[in-house]
Amino acid sequence: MSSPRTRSLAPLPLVGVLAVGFALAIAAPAAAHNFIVSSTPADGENLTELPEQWQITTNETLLDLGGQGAGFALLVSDEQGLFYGDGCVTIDGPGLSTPAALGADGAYTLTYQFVSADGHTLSGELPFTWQAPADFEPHVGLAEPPVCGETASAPAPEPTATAEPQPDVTDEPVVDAEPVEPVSDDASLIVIAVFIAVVVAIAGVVTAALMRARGRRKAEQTDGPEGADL
Ligand SMILES: [Cu+2]
Repeated sequence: MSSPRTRSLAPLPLVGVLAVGFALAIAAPAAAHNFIVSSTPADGENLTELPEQWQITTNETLLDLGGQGAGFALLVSDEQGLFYGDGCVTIDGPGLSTPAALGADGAYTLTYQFVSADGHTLSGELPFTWQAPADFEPHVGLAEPPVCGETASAPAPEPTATAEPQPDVTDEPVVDAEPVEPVSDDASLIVIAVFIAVVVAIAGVVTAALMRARGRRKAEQTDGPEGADL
């Protein structure tokens, strides 16, 4: 029984080695992707205190080509699809972060996107819930995802407040532009009037010249035949 057993066992380590090798060959490219080691908030966490930053830490240094944060994002949105924060993402080695902001109590989602060390862009979502402390002042949600440098972070009502007068500001130059047009119309009217006056004057001069010439020709004609008759 010992000889068949060894014979049957002999191929098993080989199969095992092949299987492990095959598994590693498949796993190797996948292992090149960065994976999340820790995050704030954690997946499904119930937050009762607003952290300073939303944060995602991966296992490896992220690929921030050109240091511009291209391909990186951390966005927090509520159940109504409103966004919170300033849209600015800081990439530091294996992690990325953004200043934290939230509105009223409820369910939220942290959507992340980062560029792996191997150049692949990965994204995902971390749902969490929010139970604000009593003294918390909720931020007002933004209808559009915040853009770093264009969206103010803390008091969200201000961007909408400044966004409303902006059409008025753009209206004002239009209102200013309109009086300019009548002025230019007046100017063109003057030009037309001057042009007409010049044309009338020229016509008058030409008519006078023609009449004088005709008169001279008449005088010559009357003089001519008379002279011939004589
Ligand atoms: Cu990859």
